[in-house]
Amino acid sequence: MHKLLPLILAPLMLWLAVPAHAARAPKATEPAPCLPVPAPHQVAWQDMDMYAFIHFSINTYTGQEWGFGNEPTSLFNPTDLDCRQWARVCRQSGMRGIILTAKHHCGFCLWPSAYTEFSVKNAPWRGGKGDVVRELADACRREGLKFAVYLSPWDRNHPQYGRPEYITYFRNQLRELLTQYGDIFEVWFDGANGGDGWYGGANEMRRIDDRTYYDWEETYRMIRQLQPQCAIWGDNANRADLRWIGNESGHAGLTNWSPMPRGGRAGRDLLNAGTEDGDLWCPGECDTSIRPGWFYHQAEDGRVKSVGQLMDTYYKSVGRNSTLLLNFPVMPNGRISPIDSLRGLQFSRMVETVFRHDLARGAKVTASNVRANDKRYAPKHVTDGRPGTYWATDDDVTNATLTLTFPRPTRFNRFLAEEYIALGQRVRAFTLEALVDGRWLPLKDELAEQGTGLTTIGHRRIVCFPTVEATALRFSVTSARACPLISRVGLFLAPDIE
Ligand code: FUL
Repeated sequence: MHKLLPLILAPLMLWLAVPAHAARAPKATEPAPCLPVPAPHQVAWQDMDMYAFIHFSINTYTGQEWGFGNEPTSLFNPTDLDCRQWARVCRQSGMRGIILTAKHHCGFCLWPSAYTEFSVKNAPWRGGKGDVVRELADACRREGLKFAVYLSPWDRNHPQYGRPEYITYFRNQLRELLTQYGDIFEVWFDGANGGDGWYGGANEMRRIDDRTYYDWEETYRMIRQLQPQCAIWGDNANRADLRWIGNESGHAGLTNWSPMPRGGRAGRDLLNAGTEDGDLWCPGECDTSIRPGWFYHQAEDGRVKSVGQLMDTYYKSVGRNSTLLLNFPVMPNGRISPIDSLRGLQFSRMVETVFRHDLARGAKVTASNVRANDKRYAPKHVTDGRPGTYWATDDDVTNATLTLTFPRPTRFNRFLAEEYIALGQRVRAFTLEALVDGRWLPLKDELAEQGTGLTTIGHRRIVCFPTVEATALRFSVTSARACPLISRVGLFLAPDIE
């Protein structure tokens, strides 16, 4: 027994010998939010990354992009409408949800609205008993997708468009969509507003002041009450949850802040880039179509985007702190074309191929600064695969370097980083260097113009560059609004042909 005594006493003596302040692991305070910060439903929305648009209406039968509002409802007669097929195609294309054009500018409703005769209830399809919104909402749920609606504020059919009565009509329709079809993840209101139209036979030009006419504040209140988790597309003046990115080609700015200024009409440059001084959280959404048009036109069958073009769009949207809203038009028979469906599948396979093996996972990660040396904020969190953990620096450190050292020379051509945006978007600029043959080589974004440095990160930033074979990578935040919080860093080797 006496032989065991020193073994038992040793830890006790050691404990007594170490002063109390050193015995305790350092404990850092949680970083303070860097305002503005997103609401939880905005984070959930941005985490969707990609979701689909479906454009389908009477335009599908007239070959138009914008119906005038006087088209006969008898034209709407898909022979083989299959919302399960749409949902499957979208899921297989990597989409996490679908936004359906429940009503486009022509005013025709894909659901049997109680407030108009210009809808599926007066079409031959399903003997006037059909409801595309219902069929798609159900199909989405069965395929594990979220569902959302596009309701055009501009209505070229409605006799009262341009007058106050129309706003009541518009809200009544919105209420139908938000109360009869389960959870709606987003409402999309188009920016195209006012102009010529049928307007119940008036057949004239109607101009509205879109800053005042719709009284969005009231409409937003109604949406928040009926569907608190729903993300509202719109303009920052009215505290929308997300903003149009300023073009329809699917490209966010190289610099893309989620904050936006309060009030006023944002121009396209501001929509594209956001601003670090903004006091509202209003991230960008990139909408674009897989074909030139939003609606189906057989003549465009040969112009479906290539996998390379879709990957480029992916890097310039999801890879630039935005979401990608990719449109799939429906053909007159009521199905998505096999050309688009195959292309969508090839695209999502390519995304999977590129991002399957994260080469950062095997690296040793060290940092120039760790918040109070607390392991809760250690650099290893950038590769732990958990979105809720992050590497953080001390409050006064906005210039910091993370070094990834590989066990063996490693080839890669894609860098990915994510900020912990729940506490705000912080990083203004960063650099990347690869250790190649003992020399640090700066890496440039090959999708950016010459000389453009690396700027914002936000929800996710992906940088593409020619393949390097390196033994280490240095990621340095060179400017930030507050101490950087980085939740993920990834490295990938994309195949030569994308
Ligand atoms: C545009 C509309 O005018 C197009 O028809 C389409 O719906 C697109 C998504 O938004 O502004």
